[in-house]
Amino acid sequence: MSKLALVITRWDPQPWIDRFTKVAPELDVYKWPDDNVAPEDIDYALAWQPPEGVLAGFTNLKAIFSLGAGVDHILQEPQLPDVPLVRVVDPDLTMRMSEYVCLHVLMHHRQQRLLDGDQARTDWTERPQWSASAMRVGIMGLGELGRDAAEKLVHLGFQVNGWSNSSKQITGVASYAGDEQLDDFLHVTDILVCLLPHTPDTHGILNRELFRKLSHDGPLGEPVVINAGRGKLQVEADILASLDAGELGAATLDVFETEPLPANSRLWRHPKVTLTPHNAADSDPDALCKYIQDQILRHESGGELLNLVNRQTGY
Ligand code: NDP
Ligand code: OXD
Repeated sequence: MSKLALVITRWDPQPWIDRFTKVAPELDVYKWPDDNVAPEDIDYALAWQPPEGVLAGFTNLKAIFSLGAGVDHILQEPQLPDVPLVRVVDPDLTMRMSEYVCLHVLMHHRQQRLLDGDQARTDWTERPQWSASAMRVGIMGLGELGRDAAEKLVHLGFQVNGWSNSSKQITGVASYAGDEQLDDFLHVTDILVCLLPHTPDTHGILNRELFRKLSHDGPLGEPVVINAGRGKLQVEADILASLDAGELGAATLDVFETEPLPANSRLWRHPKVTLTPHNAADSDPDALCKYIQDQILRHESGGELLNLVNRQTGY
């Protein structure tokens, strides 16, 4: 029987244990650390923000599964075992992220925060209303999550552009690729959605210089940024400076340079900022245990592991 170690910090591991017990009785799952099993007997590690050094202790590991789509929390491990690293690609997670992106794009497009202010003051301010087709949404990262969000925004009627490393063909989406096309992409972006992974190449990419290159003549006047990728993609001091200088009209942030966001961050109380607690797309054990079980059973019978991370690119 394959032995799995759940190495989880900042989430409750119990729902994962409960779910595996129910759907995968053929797998032996341990909540790490567990005195009933030796580290060298562990076959597969299932990790979310593993403490430093734990993965290195599993000397006979066959693979590591990230319990999320992102893998930066694992690749930062200095002594990462040289085994395949698998990430989550699953319709449930993808749908959750697309819900989040559509929710926040629509919130800015329909100026809901201003309406909330009117309601608090018990008085309506007359404001123009634009069609979605007047709004240009630019998505940074057209991978599993970015592509699906782009398609759903096209369906809602928005003009959608996307930026990624390599060029894409997605119906209704203009594709920009590579550093050489980044400025062209930014110039035609009214609402910027970031769904990039955090890698050495993308670290701090959401900075003041980039915000200044966004379109400043869209329906909202000043551009809006939505980041649900990773906190270390953004320079929070620059977001605040750009909001205060009127270079950004608003921001929605799900992820932060330090998580949880420190209580003294000015982002908490900024009137133009909407915050969520890194819950744009939660990893739900009910949805994801089956994905991991299928992968392990296939691998144990000689098949391939899917959705492997490229250690060179970092995603
Ligand atoms: P993918 O690996 O499928 O897609 C990544 C995309 O980013 C690809 O289109 C890739 O380009 C592009 N990209 C990577 N590096 C660069 C670069 N230097 N320049 C331009 N484009 C680049 O990832 P997912 O879509 O599955 O997930 C994206 C990220 O979302 C995750 O890494 C994670 O950080 C975050 N996430 C956040 C969650 C939350 O709750 N807030 C939940 C789940 C994920 P190309 O296609 O050409 O390779
Ligand atoms: C993920 C996340 O990477 O939840 O899936 O952030």
